[in-house]
Amino acid sequence: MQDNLINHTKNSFRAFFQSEPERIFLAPGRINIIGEHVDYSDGFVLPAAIDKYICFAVKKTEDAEISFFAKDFNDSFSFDVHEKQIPVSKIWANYLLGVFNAIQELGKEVGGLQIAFSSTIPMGSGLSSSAALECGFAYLLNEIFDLHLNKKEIAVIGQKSEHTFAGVKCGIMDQFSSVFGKEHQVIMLDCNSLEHQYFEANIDGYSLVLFDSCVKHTHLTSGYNDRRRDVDNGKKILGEKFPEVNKFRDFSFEMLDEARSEMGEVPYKRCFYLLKEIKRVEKAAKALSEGNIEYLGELLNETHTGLSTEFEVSCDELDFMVEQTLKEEGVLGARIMGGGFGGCSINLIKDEKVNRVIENITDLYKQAYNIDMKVYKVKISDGINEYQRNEIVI
Ligand code: GAF
Repeated sequence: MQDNLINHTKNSFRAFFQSEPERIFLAPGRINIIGEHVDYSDGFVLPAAIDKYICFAVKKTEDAEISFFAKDFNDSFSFDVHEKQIPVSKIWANYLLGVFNAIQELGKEVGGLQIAFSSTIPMGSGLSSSAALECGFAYLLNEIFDLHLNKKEIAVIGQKSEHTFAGVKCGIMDQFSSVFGKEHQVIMLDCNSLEHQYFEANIDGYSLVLFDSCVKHTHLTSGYNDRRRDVDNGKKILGEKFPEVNKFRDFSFEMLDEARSEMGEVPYKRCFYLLKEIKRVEKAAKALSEGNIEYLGELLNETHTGLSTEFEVSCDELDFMVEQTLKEEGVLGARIMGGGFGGCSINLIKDEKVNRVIENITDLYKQAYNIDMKVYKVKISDGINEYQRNEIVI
C-alpha cells in the first residue's frame, strides 16, 4: 500500500513537473488511544503514528521557487523563498507557508524545490492529515538544506504553522506523533515538558479499529478554538485563585469546585473533563502496560461520555455509532477520537468479533444516517522518514 502511494506520487511528480523526483519522504497520521484535548492543558496523551501517510516526491532546483503539486486536490502553488509569506486563500497551502515562515523566523535559509504530494490519510477524519503535511514539509526542508533542526523543533514548527497560518490553536500531540512515532509503540507524552516514553501496546487478542463517520470537520470552523477559549477562561480564574499551582494538571477537584461560581458553568464543565481525562490517561497507560484490556476499555468509554457531555465535542452520528458499537459482543471500548465534531471513533474489539461488529455497525449507521461508514484497520508505525532511494519500486 505504501508502494502504491509512492508510485502514485512519483508519477504525479513526473506528469506535473516533467522530470524525475530525487527523494521521497513519508509523513504518517496518528491515532490517539486516550488523552483528548489535554495536550494544550499540561496533560499526558497516548498517541501513535499509523500506516497512513502523506508522501512527498521532491527535487532540488537551482532557482528560488518552491513549487507544490497537490495531487489529491489537483492543484498547485508556488512561492519565492526570498519573500516574506502571509496566509493565502488556498487553505492547503497555508499549512506549508506557515512552516516556511516559522523556519524563516529561525533565520534558516532554504532554496528552490519541486514537490508533489498525495495522501492515504483521510482528510477531516481526526487522523491528523494537517500535522503530517506540516511536519513532512519541515522534515524534508531540514534534510535537504541541512537546517540542523531536531525532531522536537520540527514538531513545534508544525504546531506553529497551524496556529499562525491555519488559525487553529492546537496542542502538540498530532505533530509530535507524526515526527516521533515508532513501529508497534505507543507514545506516552507529557505535553508540558515534551518528555516521552514508548511502550508496546499490549492488547493481545484485541484490535484497535477506526470507524469513520464520514462527518467531516475542519478545526478552523468547528468549535475547537472555542473549547480552547473556555478552558483558558477557566484556567485564568484557577490561576488567580491558587497562584501556588503551576501546572493545570496539579489543580485538585476541590480547587475547581471552589472556583466554580466565579468561572461559570461552561468553563467549569470543560476543566472538570480535562482534569478527569488527565487522570484517565495515567490509568490507561498502566492498564496497557499490564495488559489489563478490560479496564482500558472502560476508560475509553468514560472518555467518550466526557467528550460528549462535558467537553461537548461529539455529534449525533458519533454518539450513535459509539452507543451501537458498545452493544456488540466482543467490544470493550469505543469513543470519538481526535478533536471531535465528526471524524472517527476508535474501538477496542476482540479479534474474532471484528468482522461481525464492522458488518453490524455499517448496516445500522447506514439505516440511521444513510451514510456509508469507512473502516480503517491501522498498524502502529514509524514516524516521518525518508524512503530509501534504492527501495523505491518503479
Ligand atoms: C486535534 C488537535 F490538533 C490536537 O492538538 C488535540 O488537541 C486533539 O485535537 C484533541 O485531543 O487533533
